[in-house]
Amino acid sequence: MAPRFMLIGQIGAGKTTLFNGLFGKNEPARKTQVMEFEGSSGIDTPGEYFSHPRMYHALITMSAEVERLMYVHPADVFDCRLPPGLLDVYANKCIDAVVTKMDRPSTDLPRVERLLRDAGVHGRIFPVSIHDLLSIATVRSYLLGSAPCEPSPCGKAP
Ligand SMILES: Nc1nc2c(ncn2[C@@H]2O[C@H](COP(=O)(O)OP(=O)(O)OP(=O)(O)O)[C@@H](O)[C@H]2O)c(=O)[nH]1
Ligand SMILES: [Mg+2]
Repeated sequence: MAPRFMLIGQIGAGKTTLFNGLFGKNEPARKTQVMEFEGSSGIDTPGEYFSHPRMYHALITMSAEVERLMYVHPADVFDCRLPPGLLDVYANKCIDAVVTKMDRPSTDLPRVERLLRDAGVHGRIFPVSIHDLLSIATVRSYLLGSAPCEPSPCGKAP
């Protein structure tokens, strides 16, 4: 069975922390070295796969298999390292995003949302903090809920 989602994003964005939270694991995130699979549900990726062009092929190959791509971006980082054009190769898949670290003092959600839209994120955007369990539960029910994984509302902001 194809994994339902894959997390992608820069080094330290909070992918593994989110991934652990989604699956109810209370362990602190360690540096991700390789793609990590959680059964047939999800894939966590190392930030290096996203940041280094020579690693894009691994993301692109794997993304063909998954139902959803979830771009993970910190709420207090105001440059987007989403490589221009990378999303184009995901063809008909829509990209949703999680904005992490909303508990930090210098977050600016509207600014980050504009950044993500400009970078080609057309699906839903979920603001989360690992300290806000409701925010994690919202992402969990979106990604892992019992409803079939319908395509995102591509091309229109929710
Ligand atoms: N304050 C705060 N810190 C967070 C949150 N989520 C993650 N972090 C911290 O951000 C740091 C990086 O988190 P990771 O989950 O390892 O990041 P990653 O995207 O998996 O990084 P790579 O595996 O290197 O690609 C850790 O110190 C986390 O504790 C959050 O919601 N709030
Ligand atoms: Mg990680």
